Amino acid sequence: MDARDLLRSVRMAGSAQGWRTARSAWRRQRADARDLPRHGAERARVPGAALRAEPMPGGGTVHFARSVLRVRVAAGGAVFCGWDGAGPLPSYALAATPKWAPAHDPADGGCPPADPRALLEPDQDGWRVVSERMTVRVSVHGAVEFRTPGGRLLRRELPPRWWDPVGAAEGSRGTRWVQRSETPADARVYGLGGRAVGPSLPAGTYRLWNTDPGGSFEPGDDPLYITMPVQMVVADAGCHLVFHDTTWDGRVTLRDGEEGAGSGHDRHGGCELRMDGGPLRYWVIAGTPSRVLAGWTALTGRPALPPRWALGYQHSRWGFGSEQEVRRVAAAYREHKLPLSALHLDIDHLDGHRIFTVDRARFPDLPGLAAELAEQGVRLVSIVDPAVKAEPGLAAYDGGRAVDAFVRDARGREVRGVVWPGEAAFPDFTDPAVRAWWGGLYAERVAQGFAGVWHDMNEPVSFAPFGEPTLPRSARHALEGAGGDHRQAHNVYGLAMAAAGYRGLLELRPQLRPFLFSRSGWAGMQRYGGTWSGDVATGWPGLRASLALVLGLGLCGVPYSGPDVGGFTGSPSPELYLRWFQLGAYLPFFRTHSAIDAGRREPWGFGEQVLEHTRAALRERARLMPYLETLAHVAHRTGAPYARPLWWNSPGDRALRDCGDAFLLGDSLLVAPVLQPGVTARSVRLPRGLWYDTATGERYPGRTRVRLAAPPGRIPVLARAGAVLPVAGADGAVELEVWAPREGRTGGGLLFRGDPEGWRRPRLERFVTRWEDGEVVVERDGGGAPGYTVRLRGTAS
Ligand code: NBV
Repeated sequence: MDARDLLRSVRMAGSAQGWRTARSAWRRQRADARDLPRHGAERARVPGAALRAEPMPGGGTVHFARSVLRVRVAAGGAVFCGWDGAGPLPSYALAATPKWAPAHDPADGGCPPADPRALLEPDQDGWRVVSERMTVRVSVHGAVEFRTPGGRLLRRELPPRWWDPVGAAEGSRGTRWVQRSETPADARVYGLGGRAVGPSLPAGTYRLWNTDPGGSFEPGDDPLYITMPVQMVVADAGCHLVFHDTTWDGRVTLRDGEEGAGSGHDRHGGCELRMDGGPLRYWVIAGTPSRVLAGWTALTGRPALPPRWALGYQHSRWGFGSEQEVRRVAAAYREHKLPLSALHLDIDHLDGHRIFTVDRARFPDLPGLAAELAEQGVRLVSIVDPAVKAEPGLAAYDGGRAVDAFVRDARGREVRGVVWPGEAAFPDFTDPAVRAWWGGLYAERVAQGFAGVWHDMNEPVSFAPFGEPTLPRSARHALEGAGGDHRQAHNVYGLAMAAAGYRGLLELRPQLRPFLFSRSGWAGMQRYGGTWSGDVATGWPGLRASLALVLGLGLCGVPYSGPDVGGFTGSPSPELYLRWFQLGAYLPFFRTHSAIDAGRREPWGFGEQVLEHTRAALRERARLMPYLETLAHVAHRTGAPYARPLWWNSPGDRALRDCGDAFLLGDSLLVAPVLQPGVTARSVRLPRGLWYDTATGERYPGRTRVRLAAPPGRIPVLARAGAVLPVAGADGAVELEVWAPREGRTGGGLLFRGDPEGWRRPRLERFVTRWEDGEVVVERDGGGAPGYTVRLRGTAS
């Protein structure tokens, strides 16, 4: 028991819930001691010398003395490598269904066809596969190199090492392994899911085990709710994404390139991946950042398109005590002239915290409330936790028992944990039949008038005064029929729950795009919806962490996310609240939220000045809605995140790679939030091009560091010269805000206008802008008047 455990147990002791959690934690430890395979003798293994190779469509197989490596280039250019006979399937990450199909099921796992042009051929010191995007070289000892078509090294995976349990078959699932790799010295690594530091991940060790940090988190707390073995690597030689497709617990250690420089023998950056088990297989996708994200989301599914209202400002609180309170809050937003798109109901509207129930004393008529709010343009969103109170007579529990939905231990007994409602059972979402049953339960939420769902506690959490606050590692899971235990299922629990919820909503309201966001998840979760920061600690470090999270997740293919604006805990100072709000207004998911024992987060609670400035931020958010909707469509079609690191269009600019305090919103805007107290001006290094301060119209050349005013009323936002930005005019109609291109240059922009909530195909319009006879001209791509009011900015004329 470490100090943190001790503290937790002291806090919980005394209450009935405290005893329950202690009992459940003991049970967990006992079950694991009894049912997990013992750590016996192991034998280390490396591939050994290569013996022979066989070409196959897309690549081929290399046989080593003690393993086999399969290399396969897929259509689209992603390269798959699998050791010990591992193929791409089955996989929870991969999406089989066509790219644009709305519904995916993790059981559908599919794999793109091989690129028949790529074939394994002998090369000096081994073999190579030449493909359009990459050349892959396999050495006679099992090192695998990935190079650009021009021959520059992107990544070198050294021969792996396994530890086979003595007696088990070689390459059995219980085999631990380590894979070291090298990247160019200038490389920076991003991603690994949602991390509280970055977006460029500093050297150190990152764990791959979805975890509720308990209470709240700050930079330095790791791991968090969403971990993914996904790394986006940016270097002078080019960008690539590497995805190790294994769901087990593991650790990624990143080493700086510069560190090895002194030792003389190694100037490379490096990574070491140590996994507790699972297949050793990975994908590498190379190209420009946008091509990499397109390739990654072609492989794992395009991000779900949120309904339009989900791009508006949303408010939440753990602790809305009654229907009257919800009504009062909505009314106050109206009175203060603050546009509000949705209100979220946390666990306190449930009957004794039981999911799929309502506390009728305090929320007697939720459908009525929902209808009333809908008239004001405000949707209701409901929290959904996975744990079901183990209480005979409770519909969700009885129904679950009837279909054998709950996770069992190795002896066949229902695994009990403790969460909000008390002792609880956990649906096994890795079973397709359980997912189907669970999806059906959302009918109750739909009937209560909820327009979307918010999945929480799905790491999954079971409270524990000591040890890990989750299910026993020995708990059994269906794993799509393959069978296995929680060591393998843990990291995909939230992903599979999201699949169930998404499909449930889709079947219940086929005409509407589901709105779902989930605290936990894994590679591929974007198919079902988005996520949020979770319980980010209120404080300036938490504010910075919330930006790192959004950017990192975007590079892992999950573009729709945002923080608890104002932070989850305590009470932000008016200044911190305001700066958080101003940042949130430019992030895809914009929601104020806080804990039950924390201060409130409504904009009018921080004084007149703050109220006025939040109103301005909300007005700007509303004005940018056509642009945000366009970005949502772009993300849905291509995987490009709305919020992108500054290097997105210039990955070769090293000076941008470590920037953690500014970002691009789409192609047109650069947002430089204030992340420190007492700041009224800040500097930012601009990417190439020419930029305008949108507030002052001042021009700034790219590739320079500039200082910008950041008075309390706004954070600096710059527009790229040549940007054609769709915005909402005063009457709500779409207008084009055009930022003059640099003299002699051209520019352009997109507008997607679509069905606000349904599936009708959106209309895409493209605009171009250029100088002609000393004037800026804006046209539709291909010619003709743009068809929208044009507001020209950035010229004197
Ligand atoms: O449901 C209560 C909270 C929720 O408000 C928060 O957003 C989640 O991240 N939930 C966690 C459970 C309690 C955490 C202490």
